Amino acid sequence: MAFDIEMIKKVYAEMPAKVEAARKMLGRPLTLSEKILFSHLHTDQKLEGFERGGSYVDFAPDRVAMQDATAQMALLQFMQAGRPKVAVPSTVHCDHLISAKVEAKQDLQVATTESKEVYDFLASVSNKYGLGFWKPGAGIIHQVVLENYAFPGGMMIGTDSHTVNAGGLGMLAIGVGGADACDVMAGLAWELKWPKLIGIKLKGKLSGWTAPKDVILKVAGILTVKGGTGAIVEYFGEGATSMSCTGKGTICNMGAEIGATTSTFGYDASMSRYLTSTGRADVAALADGIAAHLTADPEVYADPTKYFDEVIEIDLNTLEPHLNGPFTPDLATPISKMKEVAAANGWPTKIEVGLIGSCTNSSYEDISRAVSLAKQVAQKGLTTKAEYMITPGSEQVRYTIERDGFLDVFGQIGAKVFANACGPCIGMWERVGAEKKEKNTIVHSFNRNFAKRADGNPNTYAFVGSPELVTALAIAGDLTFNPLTDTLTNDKGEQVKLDAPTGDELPVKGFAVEDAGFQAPAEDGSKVVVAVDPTSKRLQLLDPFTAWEGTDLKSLRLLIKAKGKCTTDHISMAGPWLKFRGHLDNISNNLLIGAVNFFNEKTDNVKNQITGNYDTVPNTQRAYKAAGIGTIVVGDENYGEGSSREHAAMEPRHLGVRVVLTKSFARIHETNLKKQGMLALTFADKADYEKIQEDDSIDVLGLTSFAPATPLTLVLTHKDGTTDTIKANHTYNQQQIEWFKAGGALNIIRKQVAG
Ligand code: MIC
Ligand code: SF4
Repeated sequence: MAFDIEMIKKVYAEMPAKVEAARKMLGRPLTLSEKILFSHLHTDQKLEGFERGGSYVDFAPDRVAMQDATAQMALLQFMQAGRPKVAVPSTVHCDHLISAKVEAKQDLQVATTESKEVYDFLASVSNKYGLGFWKPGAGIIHQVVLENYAFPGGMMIGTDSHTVNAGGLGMLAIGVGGADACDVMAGLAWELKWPKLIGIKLKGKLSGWTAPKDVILKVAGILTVKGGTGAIVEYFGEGATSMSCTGKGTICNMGAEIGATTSTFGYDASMSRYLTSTGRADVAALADGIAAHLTADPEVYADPTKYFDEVIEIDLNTLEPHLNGPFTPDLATPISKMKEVAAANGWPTKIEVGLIGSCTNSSYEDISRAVSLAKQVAQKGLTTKAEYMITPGSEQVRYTIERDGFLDVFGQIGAKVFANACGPCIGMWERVGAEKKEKNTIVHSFNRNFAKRADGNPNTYAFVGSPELVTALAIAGDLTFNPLTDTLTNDKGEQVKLDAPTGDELPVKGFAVEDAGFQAPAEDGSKVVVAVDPTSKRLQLLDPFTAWEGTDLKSLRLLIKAKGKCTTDHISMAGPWLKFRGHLDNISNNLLIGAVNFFNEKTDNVKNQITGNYDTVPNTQRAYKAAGIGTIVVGDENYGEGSSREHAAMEPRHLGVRVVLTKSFARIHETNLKKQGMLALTFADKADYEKIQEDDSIDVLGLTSFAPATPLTLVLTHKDGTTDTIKANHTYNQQQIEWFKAGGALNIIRKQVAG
């Protein structure tokens, strides 16, 4: 039986009437996204025709999921809210803190020793407050959620940007910062700007070398890393219904890479098969009962341009396998063009390592298709040229693929199997030699490929592809190998071609697992004690941030003007820093160390205006803090792209940065800044970015009459005494302005729950 089945029954019992009310109010057919949004309005939220991209709306999500690296902060905040139990079903997943070094068992053992304090903390908080706890080794959050908790038509939030993966099972699953999760677990409404809607029609069917991953790699190429901002992407068409449920999950997962709020697919037979195969025939039966409400009204898909803000059509019959990269997930190159493109750009084409797995691509189908290629190595007398590594997404998948002999086949091509965890996807790859910073190329089936992300080496060129293509390229050892047309030389000197991959959508013998790694919480958690050692280096209880002083902000110093891409990996790096995710002061020592200083093009090297000397960003900011001087960070487009990690907002807040002023923000990061009581502003005229100088002192005016839709004024005083006055826009609504005034949303929740 599925977890939380009573909750699912209730959602389904109420959905038809809610959908009907919304349809009546709007007087038109509804998209699937609208059906789910309208059926999850918070009870205090009035039903009305919300403005897409305009109205802030209160929702009541059905569940919350958190992974260990973000759960620590989310739960530290939740503990301050003063509630005995979480208000909605919630889970914690231990997946981000496990290094990939030797192989699964040994690496897991090292992690459970090294991070014992953190795991014990998460386990005891879960036990006390009624959260389901998934132990280290159980799997990666999004795979475990898909296998156990996701359900068609549901709405969930998760403290990880790839929470959107659950769209593969027809949910609206949205990535948020820990403070948002804390609100929902405390029983409060969750606010989101009513999204715009992008419809993607998938014509034709996938075949041969082309995989679901290629759909999203193509979409990323079209929409770029910010093209989905503020929108839900809804996929439909013959190509959608003919694809596996886990394939849909892959597509939704990487929707995070185009900045989309989330992505989803209508309920269909592939979802029913997946639910049944993962032990949830009961959910499938319930979904069948209201199937018409779990997809768009037929008129919508018949004439999509009438209902979506933008419609894109992709023909799967002609879609080619793609590789996206390096350094950004939206630089899409069809494999047939890679020879020219790599040569033109001087990308190193010898592949050192191929990696498959991660939360994006570790389904049974993915692995079985990759295995069909690995088998051909022996059959055709080939040798695998690159190293090959696998990170299974869950213990259930790992156990099943071992039982079915797949791991043996991978073993024959020299594969290393790492723990069921994020590992190399998030810089937890202890790659031998990475410290030499040599220029080299890797291919992987993960979702992100920002500089330094996998192994910490800024000169690793990482390309993202389907597990099938990654496997073929690892065998060939060459980035320009096109398996559709090219041949390889075997041990007899013959030219051989790889046959196109084949596989099973779901295990014929069913899934199996001995210990899935789940711990249910105590019935009565009131006696459970959560201990945090005050001398701990890993965990630190939070002190409330101070409230706004009630005046304009005067004489802020410029901490850094970041140039170009500044993702959350640049603002708060992962990898070696993940261990400090529960300790705000310690992790603040990575503040913006990856951002490029506009004035000297260096990373982690900025001018301290007090001394005139250059120092690291954290040192400089701590010096301003000690001197009681507020600062401002200036950024470029799509600032804060990538992760949901609210550390990227809490660190500057903790160290005394007051304002982040950019050309544009990524959604989750902008909300995180607001939640923590920071000012997140954008240039009214993007060209004003050029006016910011290294020695500027900046005043922010208009705060005493801070109001929605009213720009603020910034006065830049340059070193030579001249000034520039510029306008800055913001998207704060009244409630968010209250967060700013209170010094952070948590200061308000604490009062609400206590009162
Ligand atoms: C990521 O893929 O970048 C992460 C690590 O999963 C993050 C979460 C984090 O930083 O803890 C994400 O995507 O939100
Ligand atoms: Fe983990 Fe990578 Fe997935 Fe993030 S994207 S949850 S780091 S596997």
